[in-house]
Amino acid sequence: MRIDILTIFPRMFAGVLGESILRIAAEKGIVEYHLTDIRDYTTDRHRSVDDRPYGGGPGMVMKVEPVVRAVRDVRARASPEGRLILLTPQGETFRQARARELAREKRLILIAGHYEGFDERILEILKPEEISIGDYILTGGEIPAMAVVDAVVRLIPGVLGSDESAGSESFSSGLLEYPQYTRPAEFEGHAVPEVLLSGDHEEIRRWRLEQAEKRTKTRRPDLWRSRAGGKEAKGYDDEPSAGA
Ligand code: 9D3
Repeated sequence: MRIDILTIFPRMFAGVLGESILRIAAEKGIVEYHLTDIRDYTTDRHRSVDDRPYGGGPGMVMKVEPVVRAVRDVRARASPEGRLILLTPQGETFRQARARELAREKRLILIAGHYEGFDERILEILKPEEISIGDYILTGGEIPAMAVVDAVVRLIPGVLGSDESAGSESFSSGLLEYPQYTRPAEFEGHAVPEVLLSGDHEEIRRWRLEQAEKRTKTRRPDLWRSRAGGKEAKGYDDEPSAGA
């Protein structure tokens, strides 16, 4: 997969893409990261990427020309076009299902902004998919772009080892993870649950499932309700009747 990232802060990405699994995926040749500085596509003397909003109001707006020129140029550098994604607080919330879908693509082009917003003509002309990573306010789309890259790249076949691989995890089963322990068996009076030391693998499997279900019901009633088989039961912690 080729991933193009368009940003006015390309250096913000070096640390994240240059370590751990994202780096190894690139070293294995499974993914290529291409950073493009949107400022390189300005034509004015001051290399302006933003300007004041027509009609007044606070903040600055990302200019249309540099963004559209940058997208056209990276599109011309490689094919296929792939999917064009704009990181914006107005976008659809990013979830694991979207990550799985994007992991099947040959190419992604991500645009990260760093102002109050994008000139609406960027959306009219490029018609990108709009993605948000959740309901909290960040200073820009760079960290959301990194989150999307991280979530997607780890799902590409060959990126994770079979041990850590993607099928058996929390959001696949629809459950949160069970509690985990490693040595020592006791620390400051806190012991590892006896069952995990028993060697009874069937008993361990049952205990873990029970723990995962308990946690999901109390901490993520939204997940519990939407998971397969979770629908027939009723009465969870985030519902009006909870605790009554
Ligand atoms: C005052 C209106 N704000 C919109 C909620 C303006 C605004 C705040 C922060 C516009 C852009 C930003 C910068 N954030 C992003 O670009 C962003 C983001 C985010 O802040 N949270 C979650 N996902 C995303 S994706 C891009």
